[in-house]
Amino acid sequence: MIRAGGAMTARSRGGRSPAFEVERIRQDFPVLGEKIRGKPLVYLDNAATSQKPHVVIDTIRQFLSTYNSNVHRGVHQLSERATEAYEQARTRVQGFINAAESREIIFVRGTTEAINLVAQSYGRTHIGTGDEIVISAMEHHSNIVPWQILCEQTGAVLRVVPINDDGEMLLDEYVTLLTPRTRLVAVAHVSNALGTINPVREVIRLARRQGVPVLVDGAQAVPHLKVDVRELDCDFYAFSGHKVFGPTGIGVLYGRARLLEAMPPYQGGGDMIKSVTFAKTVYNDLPFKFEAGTPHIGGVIGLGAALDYLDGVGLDRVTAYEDELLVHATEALSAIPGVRIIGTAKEKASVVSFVVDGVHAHDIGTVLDHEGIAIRAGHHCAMPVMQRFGVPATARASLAFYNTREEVDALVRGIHKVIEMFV
Ligand code: 7TS
Repeated sequence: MIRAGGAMTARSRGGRSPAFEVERIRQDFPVLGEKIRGKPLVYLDNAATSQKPHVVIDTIRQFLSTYNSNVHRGVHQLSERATEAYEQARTRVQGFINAAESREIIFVRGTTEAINLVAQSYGRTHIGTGDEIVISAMEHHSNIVPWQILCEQTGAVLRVVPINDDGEMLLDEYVTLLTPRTRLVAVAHVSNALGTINPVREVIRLARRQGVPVLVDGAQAVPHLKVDVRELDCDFYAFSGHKVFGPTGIGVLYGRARLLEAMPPYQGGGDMIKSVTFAKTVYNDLPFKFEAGTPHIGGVIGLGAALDYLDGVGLDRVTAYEDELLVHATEALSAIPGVRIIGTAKEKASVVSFVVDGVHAHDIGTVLDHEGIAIRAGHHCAMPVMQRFGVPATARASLAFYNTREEVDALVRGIHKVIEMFV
């Protein structure tokens, strides 16, 4: 994260930062050696999805080629091995986010499914006509639309905490939006469109005072910051495997056991039951109650390998290194005449969204692509953020710990080229 003024680096905060051997780390990611139109790939679209290290690819390959089988149902050895690896990965996730129990870890398709699960299972049973759900103005569509659907179904009302011109949540406004009708708060830990790190600890403390549960959308936090769900004291925490160097199609919903136990299943099918007759079905215990059907077994095992890998690199070092990179990118881009950064919060992680006077974001993306540089251009599935800042779209460079200063410099040269061509 970077702090006020943007110029304070990890080095200036805490003495010397340990050497971060980025060139060695890059060797772990085969795709980083690819060429795009003959130029080295500069991958700055990590908020959309991250790249995968060899160990994740190899772990999935090993599962598929040596012990592929279904989980929780076979008596044969392969199934036992697959089940063991699958459940070990659950324990791995539990440790990674410091959940109290492994049954609090539910495997889902991704952040989107995790939030929909809470909206439909928790929401349909605890939220009714006239009740209020509080979100922030910087949410990804996947933390807006599931609540709108729930509001349509139940007659509940969505309340939105406004943000200031730097893209920071207005906590005073938040406090006034917490009313006796508030039934749930759902906020992003880190904004994908602005990079803002929200004060989720404080958001949770204020909600908890009134007994209101909080869901944290951690899709953009888990790859960059150490997350401890017990320290945060959140009720639900959602993230996606593919943004944290694991496979697509797998994600995690953490939920407090007490809440998950009282929630009805989200989907019905195999594995989520203890017994079925036409007269009555008895649901399985946690976490299986929420994992209907054959899960994404290779995805879960691959996610476990990704978290092991990230632990090996060290999240503290990742955060410190990315801070320096973000400060460099922020300074270098803001020094270009005509470039305006959207999202200048004091606390930020890994995202630089910007506009260039007189150039559409898509043109920026296209020109950069010709230089081998991958960024995202558009509304980033956060259209209300674009409306708040009065822009149709932004160009967004999003960093990971395998990016380098040289890559940021290539981006800056690319933007100069864009300006020469269009302005
Ligand atoms: N929440 C946030 C904050 C996100 O950034 C995203 C995806 C999601 C939820 C949804 O995650 P999914 O894995 O279920 O799709 N964000 C982006 C992005 O910024 N560019 O592409 C996807």
